[in-house]
Amino acid sequence: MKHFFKKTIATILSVATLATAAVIPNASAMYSWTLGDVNDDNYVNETDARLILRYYTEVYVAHKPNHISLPKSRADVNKDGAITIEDAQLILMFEDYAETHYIPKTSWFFAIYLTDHGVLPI
Ligand SMILES: [Ca+2]
Ligand SMILES: [Ca+2]
Repeated sequence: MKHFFKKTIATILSVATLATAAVIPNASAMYSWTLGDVNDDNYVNETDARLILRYYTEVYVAHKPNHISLPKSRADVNKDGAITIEDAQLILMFEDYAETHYIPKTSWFFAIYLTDHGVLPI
């Protein structure tokens, strides 16, 4: 029963979020369907944040010439031109938000989250 109630609330919140997102027409279009999904598994979560942190460490801390490569259009989530700790932090903050608000951890919802929190322009 508790699971059913939780799932029903999650569905209602998802629909409400979708309705809200419809008012922000450019959010997902501007930032693509893959923003934050660094490993291309259709979810924005701690795995993506970990890859960004690994990239940052290898490039900026260890100065490894053969560092891992990441798709910049996905990994530079705040669109400041660099892949940094802040991008990973935004992903982790979104994941926490998604879990507490029962919304899917997808790039589309991540783009909405970033615009709603003033990280990206509408
Ligand atoms: Ca991912
Ligand atoms: Ca960035």
